[in-house]
Amino acid sequence: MERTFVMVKPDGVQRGFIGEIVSRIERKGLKIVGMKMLSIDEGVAERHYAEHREKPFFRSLVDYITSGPVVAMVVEGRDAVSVVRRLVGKTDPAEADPGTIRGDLAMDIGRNVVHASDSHESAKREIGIFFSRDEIIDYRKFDEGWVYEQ
Ligand code: IDP
Ligand code: MG
Repeated sequence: MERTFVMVKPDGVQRGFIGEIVSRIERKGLKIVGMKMLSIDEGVAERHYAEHREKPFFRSLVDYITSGPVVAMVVEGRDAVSVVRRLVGKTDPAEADPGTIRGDLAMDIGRNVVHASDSHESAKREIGIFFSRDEIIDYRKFDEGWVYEQ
C-alpha cells in the first residue's frame, strides 16, 4: 500500500467542496488515514511549493494557498499517488477531463480546488510537512476484502 498527500485548497473549502472531494476519494476505495483543517502560513506554503520557487506564478500561488483554511489528508491505497492524480485531473481545470475533480468543479489554473502529490517521493516529503507520526492512523477498514481481490 502507498500513501499520498491530498489537500482541499482554500477555494475548495470556500465553495463548499470538502465533502464532495472527500466523498470521491472514499467512493474510489481509497482509505483516509489522516485528516485535518488548518491555515497554512507563508513559510509552510513556500516549503510545500519549493519546486516552484522560480516560477512567475510563485507569489500568487503562495497568496492563494494561504488565503483561507485548507483540509489536508493522508490517503492510502494500492498505487495511491497515481490513482489520486487521475481522480484529480490535469493542473489546468479547463483541460481536465470531465469526471475528474478539477474537470468537474473548477475553471482556472490558479483556482483548481485540490492538491495531490505527483510522486512517491513528493508524497513522503509533503506528508512530513503537514502531519506528525501520531496524526496518521493505522487501522483496518472492514471493506478491504471487497475493494481488493487480494
Ligand atoms: P499540480 O497541482 O497539478 O501538481 P503544479 O505544476 O505542481 O500542478 O503546480 C502547483 C500549483 O500551482 C497548481 O495546482 C496551480 O494551483 C498553480 N499553478 C501551476 N501552474 C500555474 C500557472 O501557470 N499559473 C497560475 N498558477 C499555476
Ligand atoms: Mg504539483
